[in-house]
Order: sequence, then C-alpha cells, then structure tokens
Amino acid sequence: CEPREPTRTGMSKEALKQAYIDNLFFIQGRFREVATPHDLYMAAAYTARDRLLERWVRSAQLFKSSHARTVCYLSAEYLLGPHLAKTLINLGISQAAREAAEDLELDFTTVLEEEEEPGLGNGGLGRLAACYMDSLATLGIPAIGYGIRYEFGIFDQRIEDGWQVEVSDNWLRNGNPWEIPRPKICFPVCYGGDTERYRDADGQWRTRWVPAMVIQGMAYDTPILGFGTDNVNLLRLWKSEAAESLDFQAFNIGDYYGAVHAKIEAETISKILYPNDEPEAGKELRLKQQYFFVSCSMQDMIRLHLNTVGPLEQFDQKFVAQLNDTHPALAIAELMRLLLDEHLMDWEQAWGITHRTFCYTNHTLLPEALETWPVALFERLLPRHLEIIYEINQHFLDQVRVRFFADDARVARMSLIGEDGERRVRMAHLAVVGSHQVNGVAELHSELVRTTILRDFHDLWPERFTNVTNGVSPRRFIMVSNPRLGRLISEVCGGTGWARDLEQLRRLEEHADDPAFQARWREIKTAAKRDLTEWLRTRADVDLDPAQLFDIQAKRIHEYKRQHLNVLHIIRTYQRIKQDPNHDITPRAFIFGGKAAPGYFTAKLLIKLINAVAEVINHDPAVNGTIRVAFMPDFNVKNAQRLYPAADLSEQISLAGKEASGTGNMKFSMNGALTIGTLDGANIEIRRAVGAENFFLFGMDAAAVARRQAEGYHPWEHYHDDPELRADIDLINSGLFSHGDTSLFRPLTDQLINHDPFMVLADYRAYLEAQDHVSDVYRDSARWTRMSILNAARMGRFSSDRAIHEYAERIWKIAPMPVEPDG
Ligand code: 26V
Repeated sequence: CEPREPTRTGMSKEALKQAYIDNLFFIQGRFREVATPHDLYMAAAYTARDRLLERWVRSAQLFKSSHARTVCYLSAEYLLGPHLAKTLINLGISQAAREAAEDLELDFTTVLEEEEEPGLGNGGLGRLAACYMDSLATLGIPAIGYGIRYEFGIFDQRIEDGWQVEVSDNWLRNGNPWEIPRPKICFPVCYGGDTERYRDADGQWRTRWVPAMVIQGMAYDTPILGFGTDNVNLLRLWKSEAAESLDFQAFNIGDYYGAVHAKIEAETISKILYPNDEPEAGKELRLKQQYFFVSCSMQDMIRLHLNTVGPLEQFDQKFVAQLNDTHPALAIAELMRLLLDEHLMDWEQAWGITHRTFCYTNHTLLPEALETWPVALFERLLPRHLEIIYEINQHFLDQVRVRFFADDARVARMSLIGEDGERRVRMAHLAVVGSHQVNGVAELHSELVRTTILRDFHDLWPERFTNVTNGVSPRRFIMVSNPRLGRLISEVCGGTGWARDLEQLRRLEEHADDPAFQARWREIKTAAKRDLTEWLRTRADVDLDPAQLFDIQAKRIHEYKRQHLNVLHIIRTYQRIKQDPNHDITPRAFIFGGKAAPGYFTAKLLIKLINAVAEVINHDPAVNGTIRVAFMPDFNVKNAQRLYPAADLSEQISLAGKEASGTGNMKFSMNGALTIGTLDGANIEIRRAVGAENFFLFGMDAAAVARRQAEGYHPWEHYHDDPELRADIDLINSGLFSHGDTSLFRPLTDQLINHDPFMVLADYRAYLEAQDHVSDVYRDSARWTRMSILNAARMGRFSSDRAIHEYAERIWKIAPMPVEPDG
C-alpha cells in the first residue's frame, strides 16, 4: 500500500482532508459540528499556508546560498485581494481542495467568501503592485515587496440614500492567517530633532542626527507563491510600534502615562491608509508613514546584504529598488544617510551606489497628484534628510548649469526645491535624480512624461527614460475571477500553460467564427451575468436581466475618468424612450462601481447622481425594464472579480492624456468585453492589439485636447449649440432626480457648463455616436461574439508577466532563479 502523504505538505485530496480537520482542531480549537464559517475558512487558509511555507523555505535557502540578485519593490500600497482561491490555484490544488471540501460536506464557495481581503491600496497603483508581486514569483525572479501593514485599509463603501458612506476597514479583526510576525526583525525609525557635526576616528568631519523621537518598525511577512512553480517571494510589511528602549526609560522615571502616550503616537503611524486624492488633511502623518516604511526597508536591505554578500560597495549588485511612484522616494535620501552617517562612506561612493540602486515609475501626470512637501515640515520631521537633499540638489544643479550654460529659468524649474510661493521639496525630481531608470506606464503616458512634466530631465538624460506598459495577472483576473472562461481556454490550449504564457490566448482566434464555440462563449458570459444579477439583486436591490447588454464602468470615481459622461448617455437614452415609447432601444444595464475619496465632494455628488438617476429610471414603468442602472457598492478586488466576467462593454472614457495607463481596461477585455474608449493610456495599445474594428473609439486624442485647451475651451458653447446635450443637463437641474430639489446637482452641472476641465461636453456628441454604434453591433450576436472572442484572444501582451519580464531584462538586469520542485 502507498505510504501516507505528510499532512502538512501533501497535495492529494486525502492529505488535504486530513490536514483540514487537523487545522480546524489544533489551530481553531473546533470540531465540525460547532465550527463557525470563519473557523472553516481559517482551517482552509492554514491548510494552504502550510504548503506555501514549505516552498518558501526552499526558495529562501536557494536565494540566500546563491547570493541571488533581488528586486525590492517599494510601494506604499498593495491591493492584494483574497489569498485563498489564488493560493490554491498557484499550488495547483484547486480541484483537489474542492473535492476534499465536498467529501467533508462543506460548501467550498461559502468558505472562500468568508475571507476578508487586505485592502491596502486605493486603486490602480496598489493593484498593480499586487499583480507585479504575483508575476515576479511566477517568473522566478527573487523579490521582496516592501510596504506598510496598515491596520485599517481603504474604507468599505456603503450606499445610503444614494450617498457614499465610509465604514472603517477593520480587516485584522479576526486575525490574518497569511502573515507571519517577525518580532526579531525590527528597526528603529527616528523623527525630528537636530543634526550635529563631529570628527570621526579618522579625523573626518561627519554628521549625526540627534532625533527627538524614536519608534520602531516590525516586519510582518506574507509569502507570495508563483503559478506553476515552487518559487515563493516575500511581501514584508512594516507595523509601527513604540521603541522598546523608550518604554523602559519611561518606566524607570515613573512616567507611565508618558510611555502610554508614546506608544499610541508610534502605533498611529501605520494605523491607516490615506485616500490618494484627499487634500492637505493628514499631510504630516503621511510624510511620517512614507519615511517610516522606507527607513525600515533600507535598513533591512543593508542587514540582508551584510549577512550574505558582505561589502556595502557591492550593494547595488545585490539589490535593485523600484520606486512605485514618489511615495517611497525618500528611500533615496535614507540610503544616502545610512551609507554616509552610519557606515561612514564618502559622498561620491554613496551617491554612486544609491543612484545605481534605484529606478522610478511615474503613475500620473495630474499636477495636483505630483507630490511636494513643504520644506518647513520636512525640516521639522527629517532635518538630516533635508540637508542631504540640499546637497544632492547642489551637485545636481551644478551639472545642469554646466550643461545648459546661463539658463537660470531651467535651473529653477529643475531644482529639487520649488521656490514659487512656499518652498517645497519636489519628490518627482528627487526620484528622477536619484534613479538610473525612469519609466511611465503606457506608451502615450511615457511620451507625455518625457515631453511635459519631466521634459527638462529628458533633455539632460534622455537615456534614463523608458516605457513599460502595465499588465495584469491572468491568474487573478481570468482563472480566479472567471473559472468558466479559464476552463474553456485550457480546453482550447490543451492545459493551463496559457496562464504563464498569455500569448497562447491567440489560439482562441481559430474558433472566433465557429457557431458552436460562439454559443459556448456566450453561455459563459451569460452565466457570469446571471451571477452578477443575483448578487446585485440582494446587495443593491436592483433587478437586471442577463439578456441586456451589460455596460460597466468600474474604477475610482474621479472627474477625469468622466463617469458623468456615461450618466449623460444614460439620461439621453432615457429621454429617447420617454419621447418615443416605440423607439427601438438595445436593452442595457448600466452598471457602475467605485469609491470616491471621502473629502472629494464632486466625486461623492457623482455617486449620488448615479444612484438618483437609477432610482428614477428603474422605477419608471414607461421604460419597462429596457434600461436599468445599478451601482455596485464597495468596489474592491473581491467584487471586481464579479464584474469583469459579466461585462459586455467596458467603459474607458477618460479625457485623452489624463489616465496614465488604466488596468481595468485590460481586465475587462481579457474577459471578452468590448471597449468603448478614448485614445488614452493603454487604451491605445489595447486597440492596436485587438484591432481597430473590434474597439469602439470616440473623442479627441491628446493632441486635440492640448490644441483645444490652448485655443481656449468654452464648454458653454456646446451647451448652447447642442439641444440634446442641453436637454440632458437641464433634466438633471429640473429636480426630476432629486425630488424637486433643483439645486442638489448644481455644483456638478455648473462646473460642466462653465469650466468642464475634463472636456465632457466636447466629447459628448462623439460618445453618443459611438454608443449608438455599440447598440447596433450588439444586436448582431454572431458579430459581437466574434469581436468578443478576438478581444480576449489578442490580450496576451497585457499580462503582468510580460511587463515584469521587460522590467527584469531592460531595467533591473536580473535573471530568473527557478526553485526546483521537491524530491
Ligand atoms: C493621486 C491624486 C492625488 C491628488 C488629487 C488627485 C489624484 C488622482 C490620482 C492619484 C493617484 C496617482 C497614482 C495612481 O494611482 N496612478 C494610477 O496608476 C495605475 C497603475 O500604473 C494606472 O493604471 C492609472 O492610470 C493611474 O491613474
């Protein structure tokens, strides 16, 4: 007879069953009859985790003994989504786990649903970091993701009376089985105080920082397994605590309450994730957060280096650090400080190492999103770093002066310190000067980075600039989100290899015109639409019909993303039906999802408008269910997974030049949605990939936008000249959607008519025409299905594996190090 598989590592159904029962008993202290749904989930999570840990240890041993070059991804956000389903897929035991659950008479789906996702990010940037961690492991590239273990992630969204209500996200309440606390991996982090000069043992003048406050950061590790490999990487998130020494001191002098106060102040730093478009509020704490996590991370990297390779001179051979936007850009000054002040290196050498270590990714051109910090705040919190930044600036501007002789205006523009008005540290400039590679996240965006916001830097160092178009994880956004589609693709490709090599999706093309295949394709879409309909019926009190065209816009609510353009189209469709009840309309469900930053008034009003329009349309018998409007509450990774598979049409309608890349656009298209979109961000590349004939394009391109803006844009003229547009806006102001209140939505409509910074009115007519075209094509179901299949088939390039492969080859110069399977 077969020897029994080890309970903690065995991969068979029998081993999983035994492990599950053991974990339920020995970790949760429960037996089946009294276990809560949460107990059942925890037992499943620990069962998966045991299998991760075994691979993790093997990976760590290999990376350590071979001194593997390692990527450190520095990101203030990781929007990971639920772990369990993904981990089972990556382990290749989804099916076995499902069968084990069946044997144990457990409802597998309910167990999966129990997981509370870590919402440690705002949107695109945080989710990108999560996809990249997934791809790094899948490609076998040794990597550490560094970030903050926020006690409260992005708020949960509820909708009350049509308004967004924020609910705090207490995600750690029931424990987090995926993390391993590392009490011995902790580092001091200092704030405030002063600097002083002294002579070191060699008689050299040195600087030391005498801080006013010291806290400490403790590591919490989450293993990240790749798909179809045994490689496991590390996500190391820092939690802030009171420094031990500080507690002791307080006890010795008897200041018990002082010690408690210090503890609270320290713990506040990693307490909460800030919404990215929150103005001013919480500024100081945000700078503290940024410094906190980069300081811990740089100290950890130096410790790892000294433990393995040794000499700090070789630091940049061991590590490359990728800055995910400017939030971690302080790492440049921190590494300089550590090398200069703690390891007594000289400036030139420290700068060479630092500059060769860092790379920077820009994620936005929006001027209001470019980070700057008041010099006064900086000086108060990080006096030594300000000195270092001044010195970096001096060396840098000397270079500029030599290269661009007598061009004072340029020097002022490029300085790390902005002098217009209040003096501020420009974090993007620090990031560019301190990095050897700078990239944008889509071709158009990288081009605009070079020619607009960082133009002067591109003049100086053209070789430093490059593009890496974003990508998304096909494991997360096809296999986990849309298992039915995943199975069909595996059937066509002869196995699951496509999930590591997404170009294999091409093989779907052969079947694009096959009626039988088309019917299966439609069945899969309809099944997902049914699931979503069911979910929205209970969670959003709205009844959709899976026969309708599902038209979905899901992303953060922001004016530049133009959810209001979508609303104007809904109102136009509604008016057409009201004016002519026989008007031949393609039945549609307009579905929205997305959070507004709590302090962003206009975005919150937009949510109210969507829900107000929904309320009227969904209850108007004259419409007779032809069109319906739904707002999905609490758009997060878990809920996003319900949306992408169910979409027929994906709304990617930002004003050209504003959306750096977009990644939702990729997730929709991979799941067979057609896109209605502008020539913005990665839409341009998606359209090129899927074929212009399979993409509904409308609106001005970025060049036309720039021209219109230069000429002077007068939205009022559109309002005046286009009677339908006027009627749509007037209907909002009529009070129809606000129980007679004619002023509620005025801030929105006035802004559109008088300022319209994102040119909604200029693109309105073109958008309506494109939408009419969509409606026509959808009626030809064979044609639509063919286009849908071709969209999915041609999305291979938008896998995050391709993106990470580009980073690894062109930017990081790092090779995969595959972990051999055990035994
Ligand atoms: C920050 C702010 C701060 C102030 C006010 C407005 C505002 C708007 C957006 C942001 C976020 C900037 C960083 C970010 O999340 N960028 C997103 O990164 C994604 C991944 O590269 C990309 O796909 C999105 O297009 C881009 O918006």
